[in-house]
Amino acid sequence: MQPISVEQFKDDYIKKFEQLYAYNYKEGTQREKFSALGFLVKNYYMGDWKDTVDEYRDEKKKQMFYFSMEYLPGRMLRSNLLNLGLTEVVEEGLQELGLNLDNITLGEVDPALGNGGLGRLASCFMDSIASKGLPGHGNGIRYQYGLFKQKFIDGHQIELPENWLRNGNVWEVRKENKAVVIRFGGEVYMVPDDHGELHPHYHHTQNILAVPYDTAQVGYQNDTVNNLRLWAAEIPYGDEYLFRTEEDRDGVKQITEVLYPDDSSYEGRLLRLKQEYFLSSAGIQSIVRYYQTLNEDWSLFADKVAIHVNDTHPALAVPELMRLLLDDVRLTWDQAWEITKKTISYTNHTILQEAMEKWPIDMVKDLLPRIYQIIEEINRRYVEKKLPLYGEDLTYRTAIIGNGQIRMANLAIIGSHSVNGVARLHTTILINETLNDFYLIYPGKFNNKTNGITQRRWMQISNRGLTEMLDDVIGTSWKKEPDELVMLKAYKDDEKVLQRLEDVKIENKKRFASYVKDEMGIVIDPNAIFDVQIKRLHAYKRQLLNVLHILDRYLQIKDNPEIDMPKRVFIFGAKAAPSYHYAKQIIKLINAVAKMVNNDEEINDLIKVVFIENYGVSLAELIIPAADVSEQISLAGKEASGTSNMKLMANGALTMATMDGATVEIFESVGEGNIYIFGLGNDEVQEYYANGTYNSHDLYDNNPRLKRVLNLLIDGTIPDIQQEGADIFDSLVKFNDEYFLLKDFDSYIRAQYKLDEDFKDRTLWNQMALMNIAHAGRFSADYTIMRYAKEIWKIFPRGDMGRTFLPQ
Ligand code: 26V
Repeated sequence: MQPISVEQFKDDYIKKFEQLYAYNYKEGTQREKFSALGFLVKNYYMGDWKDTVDEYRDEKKKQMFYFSMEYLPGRMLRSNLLNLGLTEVVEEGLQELGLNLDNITLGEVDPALGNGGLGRLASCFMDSIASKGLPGHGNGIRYQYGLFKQKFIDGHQIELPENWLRNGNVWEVRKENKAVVIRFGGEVYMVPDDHGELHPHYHHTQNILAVPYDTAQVGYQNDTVNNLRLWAAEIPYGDEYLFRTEEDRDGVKQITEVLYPDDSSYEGRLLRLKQEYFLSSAGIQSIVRYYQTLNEDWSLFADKVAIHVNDTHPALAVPELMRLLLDDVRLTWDQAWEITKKTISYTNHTILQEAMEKWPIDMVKDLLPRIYQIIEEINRRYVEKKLPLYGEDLTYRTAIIGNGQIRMANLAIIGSHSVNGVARLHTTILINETLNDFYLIYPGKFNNKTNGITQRRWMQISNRGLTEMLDDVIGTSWKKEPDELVMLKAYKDDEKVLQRLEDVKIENKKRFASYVKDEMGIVIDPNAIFDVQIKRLHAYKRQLLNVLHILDRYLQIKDNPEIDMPKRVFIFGAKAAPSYHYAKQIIKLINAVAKMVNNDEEINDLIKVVFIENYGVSLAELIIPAADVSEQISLAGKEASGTSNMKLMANGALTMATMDGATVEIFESVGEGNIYIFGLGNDEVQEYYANGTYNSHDLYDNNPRLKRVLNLLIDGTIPDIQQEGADIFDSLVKFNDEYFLLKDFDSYIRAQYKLDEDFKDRTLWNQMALMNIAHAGRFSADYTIMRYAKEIWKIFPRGDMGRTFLPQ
């Protein structure tokens, strides 16, 4: 876009506000002031949006479509301003109008259209794709209600509906002309035409309209604006008479009404399957329709289109693309299958067996009869081809249909040309264990793409103090090339730089402390160690191990109130799936421990526990810059990657970690002197599984320090957790501690005390923080996305017809 002056902006803003509300902007509410600014910013990028999309079409560039059931974009105002290069002009202009950008920012809702890491990764990727000038777009669902709002009542998690669209959404554009029809249910018959070719005839189907709402994805100061397309379900125009009852109408609305709030286990609900097909079909139909307008030969489809499925949730993209190529385009099976495999790629995000999606055959058959026929045929051909090569066992284990179920991972792997994990260790585990059967058959499909984060949101926007410091010390090149953060290493012994780093951190801690005081009435000391664990609540992530450490400290202080230990604030942010009873019990426990510790005078503020309600992207932006310690303590081999680990290191927090997920790669980058590693490794965990010798009761009996801590759960010390304490105690002691917390307890405590000592040495600590920031560039999503572009999608940046790299 053309640069604009402060004067121009002020004029534009006043005009925009009055056009919208017909009164002076000074009378507006925070939300109205935001809306006016949002609409204005949107005006500024509309031209670039059209130009970008037109260019892709005119140059017939290959484009990638990212299919994801979840996105967690966070508030978009500041990110759009940053990427348009407008932050300073707008800040200054608003100030001259007597307004403040930070206040106005709070008028925007944070769309919670995802559960956790998978959804946030999709949004980091959208930002990086646009920022690298790559032709790539998102496809998702416009849920009416986002992830539930979390409240604590008596320490228990309560879920409230999140009606994020109540006051409209300035960024979206409803594209009625791009709506498509999705068919559910009914029967399908294959009827021969005059030439004997079979055509599907549908009867009694329920037809639903999918209407897209597009949101611009603005690239970082490069005039590129891509598209995030979210689909909403509606009754087709003119079909109202077919949906006579309230129930009929509700059935339609329901499809895009709520996000499933569960990332811990597969939920076998019909509605979820409907959502998955709704997204897959709407997205694929719109891509195929677009391709038709290009007048290209169908054999070139995979040279013009890449489709990526983010976990198996949109894996019905495989049979849906087959359906359109067979039934509408009328290609042969072999032609359609070659195109489908060449077009689609798939990322796996979890090792947990319980999160592997499987659908009962009858459910798919009834809801999607034509899709079921196609899956059956894919499966039949697969078995026919592989049986003579691999024998019965391997073939049937990898088949798509088995045990009365459709296995979505199998469908995604067989129907795509690329399968990737999200960190090196994760990919290794997929290859050697979880998906080893497939690796034997398709070794060439497997590859690793370690996750990344966008430093624009997680440094430039959320940590402006650090950004200014970096600009002053190493210059601004890191903003376009995050690897250049390594230049900071040269200042490791520069006392001024180290002091400034500490000052920035303290400022951020004060800002967070004032939020905690205002919202929770808890006073925390900015000089204490801020120890942060922010992520979904799940047993494998072991928030409970963190609690055991807190309880151990509590006992140490009680035994010796004069103990010399630096103050620590334990900060948690976590939502539990509403149906995940054990995770909710842990939430209650943390809140009870917080109450006990924070109100015990003898503890003398040496430790405090703060559990932030309703954790999400916006709160992450407040917490992460204030963190000293990043807790990444999952049982080795369970966390696919983790991404909060990357955000926290980039903000100068030190990592306390097991060798799991991408933390292994963080360890390699920063070196062992700049990270705290403890606990079992994946190989040791596997060995325990293999020989079955783990015995948590023995650990409890033979470790008096641990025993004392565990007994706190059941001896009435912690108020109001009778049931929770007993159940959690039993899970650890009686039911053999599924995630080996007791085994890792000692080494965790040791590492924590080492950390205490290091924290007291301010120079040492600041040096370690500096080294973490210096090595964070490697984990930029910009690099991750370029690897996807080059190695999987074969797409090229704008203005680059192959100069940057050539496809293999
Ligand atoms: C599963 C299900 C099951 C059905 C109901 C809805 C639902 C929603 C999500 C999921 C899978 C979630 C998987 C996930 O979030 N994995 C996380 O992905 C991050 C990005 O790759 C990664 O950093 C985390 O380690 C991994 O846990």
